[in-house]
Amino acid sequence: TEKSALVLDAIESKRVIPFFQPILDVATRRVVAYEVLSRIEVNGEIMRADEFVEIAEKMGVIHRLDALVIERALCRLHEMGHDGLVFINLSPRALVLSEFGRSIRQIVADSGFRNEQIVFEITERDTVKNLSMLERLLNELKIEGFQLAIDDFGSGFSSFHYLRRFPIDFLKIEGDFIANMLVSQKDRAVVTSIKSLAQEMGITIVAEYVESQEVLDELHKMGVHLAQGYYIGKPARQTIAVDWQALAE
Ligand code: G
Ligand code: G
Ligand code: MN
Ligand code: NA
Repeated sequence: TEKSALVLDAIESKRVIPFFQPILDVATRRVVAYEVLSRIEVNGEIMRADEFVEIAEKMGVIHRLDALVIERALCRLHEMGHDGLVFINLSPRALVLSEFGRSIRQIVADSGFRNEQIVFEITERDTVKNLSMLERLLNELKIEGFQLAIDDFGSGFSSFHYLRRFPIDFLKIEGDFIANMLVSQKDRAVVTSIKSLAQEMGITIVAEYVESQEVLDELHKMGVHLAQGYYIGKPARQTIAVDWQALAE
């Protein structure tokens, strides 16, 4: 289709721009991490990832987008003096390509960040045929010090399967549960149970779609570690300089 052709052209001509969304330590109210969200430029306008990532996956160019965005994002974050964690979305389909595994390792090695600072987010949205190959690669990355997160946890059917099979450090709770947890008893129960599951497994929770102070305060009471959402900061080209500690006082 026409849209696919535009997406393909933007990726091939490297009109790829990393955006950054801050992630807050709920207890200390400090920004300790950023999630990298890619954008492409199409007809002079910025296109959001949810409009092109699936197209890039289907057209077999997602590994190129992912490698390019990691390289540019780490370069920018290094320039801006960020020395915390960096959460990076990876398509499982890119990960199972052996040349992709080599290139991300090299990009990180050249970036000024340590492997331990990089958290790869794996979503179950894009299913891979070769799960054992994905498992092998994730285990290798883990041994090299990289960290792993399951993204949109709770939204898919294979969540628990991934949790058993892969060496997971972070769970990012599907944002809809968080956004509704003050009004829906069911959503709240899902959040509470994911929290206790994670606690038993020694996994850190990230709450997404935190859109109000009330939700942030509730997460604090529940003992959720990290939070992300429009209330804390929208994805932007620059890392934000809001002093959350000062705001909390
Ligand atoms: O920023 P936006 O809401 O459009 O992101 C939608 C989804 O696209 C995110 O949930 C994320 O999983 C995915 N995404 C964003 N950036 C990237 C990227 O660089 N690579 C891959 N594979 N997925 C991305
Ligand atoms: O699937 P993934 O978690 O990677 O998606 C991240 C995307 O979710 C971001 O690119 C952003 O567009 C969107 N997002 C981030 N915070 C919020 C929020 O507080 N509310 C809503 N509705 N969307 C958000
Ligand atoms: Mn994500
Ligand atoms: Na998510």
